[in-house]
Amino acid sequence: MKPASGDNQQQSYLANGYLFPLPALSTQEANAARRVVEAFETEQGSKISKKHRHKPHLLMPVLNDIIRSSKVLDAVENIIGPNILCWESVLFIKEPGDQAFVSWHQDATYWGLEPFEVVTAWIALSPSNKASGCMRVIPASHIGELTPHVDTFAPNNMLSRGQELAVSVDETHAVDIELAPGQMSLHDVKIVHGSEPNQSDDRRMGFAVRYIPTHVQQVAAQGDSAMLVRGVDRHQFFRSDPAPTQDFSAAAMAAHEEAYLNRMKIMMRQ
Ligand SMILES: O=C(O)CCC(=O)C(=O)O
Repeated sequence: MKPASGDNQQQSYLANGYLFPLPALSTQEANAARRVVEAFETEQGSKISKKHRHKPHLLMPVLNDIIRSSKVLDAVENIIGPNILCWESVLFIKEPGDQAFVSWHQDATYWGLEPFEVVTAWIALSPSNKASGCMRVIPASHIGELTPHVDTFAPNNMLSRGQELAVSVDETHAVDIELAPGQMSLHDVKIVHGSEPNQSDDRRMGFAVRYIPTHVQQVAAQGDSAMLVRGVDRHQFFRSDPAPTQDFSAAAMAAHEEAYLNRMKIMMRQ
């Protein structure tokens, strides 16, 4: 698909609830970020844990640089305006041949953020295509009320509660968000999306970064945190997440632990 430009991008995003492919990083930058994650895995002798996949920009300076990079933020600013917080990031990694999948869902369901002005930049750190289980979206499904969800806690579901839409999805109109390393998509917090298992012979690594304008609030709990990445924050609704200076330093691990536990309380609330 050909990328739209300027105002067209905004219009296309508002009408469809997603936009892709957009340039975010060079291939070298994407590979460099992947190498940092994989060097950590080699050092610890196991895959990066579920905990460290959440908010990894608090642990690795290379990811902290990506969430602030101008190409990403220019595209995000075009959608949500100039005062921008990074509320969350997640490494969505599917190993070749494993059964991990993401059920059809809408992000807004459990995040506690209001108003629903949240945009995710999903940045490919490895090829993300039909074979590797790229993200899929249902165009324009962000318009209207949220659809009820059920929690399945299915073991291969990559979502924290295995949440999925309580109604069946007509997949005939689903769009495959195919991206090369360094490209990104943007998606709205209410769009219906999901993804299938990875049947390729490489890992599928996506770095999903959730951005909000500074006037968005956490209404489900006290003490949520985020990081100002552009503009000014006159509202101060969120505690400030500290940027890491070294990969997995003790200080970064401690700050990450606190932010992670706090966030899980919100995500797993009844
Ligand atoms: O990485 C995937 O396949 C799904 C990502 C996702 O659900 C999200 O970024 O909200």
